[in-house]
Amino acid sequence: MTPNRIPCSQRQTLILFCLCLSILVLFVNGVFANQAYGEEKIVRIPFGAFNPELNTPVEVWYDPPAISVNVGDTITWVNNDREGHTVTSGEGAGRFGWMGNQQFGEPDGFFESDRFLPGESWSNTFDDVGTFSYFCTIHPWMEGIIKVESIIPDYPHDGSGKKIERFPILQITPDRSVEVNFSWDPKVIKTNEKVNFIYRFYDAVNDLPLLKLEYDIMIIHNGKEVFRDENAISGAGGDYRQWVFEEPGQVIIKFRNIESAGAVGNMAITLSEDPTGRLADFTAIVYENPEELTEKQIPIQPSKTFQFYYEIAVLIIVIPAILLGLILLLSRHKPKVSPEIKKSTPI
Ligand SMILES: [Cu+2]
Repeated sequence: MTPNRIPCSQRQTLILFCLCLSILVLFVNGVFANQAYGEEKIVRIPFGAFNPELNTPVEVWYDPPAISVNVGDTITWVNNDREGHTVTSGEGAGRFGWMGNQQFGEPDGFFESDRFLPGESWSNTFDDVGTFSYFCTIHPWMEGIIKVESIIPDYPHDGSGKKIERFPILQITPDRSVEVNFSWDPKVIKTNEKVNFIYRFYDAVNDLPLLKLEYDIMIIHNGKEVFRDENAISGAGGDYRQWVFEEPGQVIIKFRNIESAGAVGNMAITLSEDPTGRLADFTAIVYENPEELTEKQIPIQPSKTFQFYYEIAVLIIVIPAILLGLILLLSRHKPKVSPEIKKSTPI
């Protein structure tokens, strides 16, 4: 009877602990979501942005200071300050550039809002991929940055953007002797994410896998050769190569000088003497990995928002959760103690 009581109270404590933990996770996630730049389309100019002093109450001049959007997206800047501001592409002077040398920054002509007053807003649509820094020409310490990206498709396509309807892609070498089957995984290639290039070679006449292969393989990224394996040897009709691209851009995978001792079940097959005609090229595109964007943010104004939120989270959730857990644990133990107290208490 009694042995059941203890695990029961422990279970309740555990449930409570898990509940508190999930609240904490949700809260921290909420903080991250607020800090995520990929989906935000509104930039606010907070009250106090006009003030370049170190003791300014604003955490950022433009909120968020760094924003990431897709090509075709529109950003609207809302002026919540008490003075007029501009959103001007180019390099600002920075707080110290302004305070020390009275510099005003340099516009680069990509976009210019002109002055818009408190309560007003200004919008701009971004049609070109790129990273744009901007500032306020009236208050040149106010700086922000915009990253405009192409939309990542969810299907495989070649280097020209043409959708690949079926994997693997089949290609017959110009001498019509070898069929190269080529695919990659994952289907959409992103930066700093491992991709497997998978390929198999078949006798184009009999459609049989080629054996004892020898070939050259090259990976060309943005016009530069990043990988080369000459006289690569594969035994079982094909092979795969893993690669991680650090930059977005176009990729060409080249096969050259494909040679084979024969095909499965047809050892007598002979390829022509000259292997130069046995080549195949495949193209793909590497996309900037959106999951890395937050790491690449450039803090414009010393923003301690996240640390601040985190500390608050610790204060208002973790500590009470621990206290509550302790209280519950103690209250669960009380009934066990009370019979003894009853015994010893004189009437
Ligand atoms: Cu301003």
